[in-house]
Amino acid sequence: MMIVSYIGLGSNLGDSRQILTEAIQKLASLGSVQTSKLYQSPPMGPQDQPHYLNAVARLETELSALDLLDQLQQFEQEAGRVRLRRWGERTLDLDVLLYGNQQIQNERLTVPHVGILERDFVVIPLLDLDPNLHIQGHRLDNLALLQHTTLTEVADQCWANI
Ligand code: PH2
Ligand code: MG
Ligand code: MG
Repeated sequence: MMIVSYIGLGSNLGDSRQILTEAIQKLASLGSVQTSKLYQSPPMGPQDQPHYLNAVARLETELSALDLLDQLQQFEQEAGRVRLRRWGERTLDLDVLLYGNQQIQNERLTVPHVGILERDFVVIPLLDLDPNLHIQGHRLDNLALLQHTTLTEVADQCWANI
């Protein structure tokens, strides 16, 4: 069955723009992909780390949630993923934000992603892809965090050339 999943992308080590572009091209091997705009975002967590590049991808896929997670973790490894500390700098982070309207809770995966409604670097790119999106009964475009966003737009929705 075809499911619409939303994947959060983040990087703040290495050539982040190139790393995210390659990640989108790999996601496109899993199904039909659309990208949000590309944003620069100040770090959440330890402040002594570089700014992030963040984006969200909308993926239509036949993969189960856990098969999708396996693929994302493989793509993270292929990008030479380095993760130095919790909330800290990383080469590539690919998070399953949403998987259809399913709620998933097991030792490997929590969906919707924890904190999805509190992070502007997730909510704003989600709105690029679907301005009408609802999560857990909240209209995303009504969230208070949208009034004091810290994001800077780096590129329009064509940034990954897919
Ligand atoms: N990811 C983190 C920790 N902090 N900050 C920003 N701005 N963007 C991220 O993607 C991010 C973060 C851990 O996944
Ligand atoms: Mg993350
Ligand atoms: Mg992650």
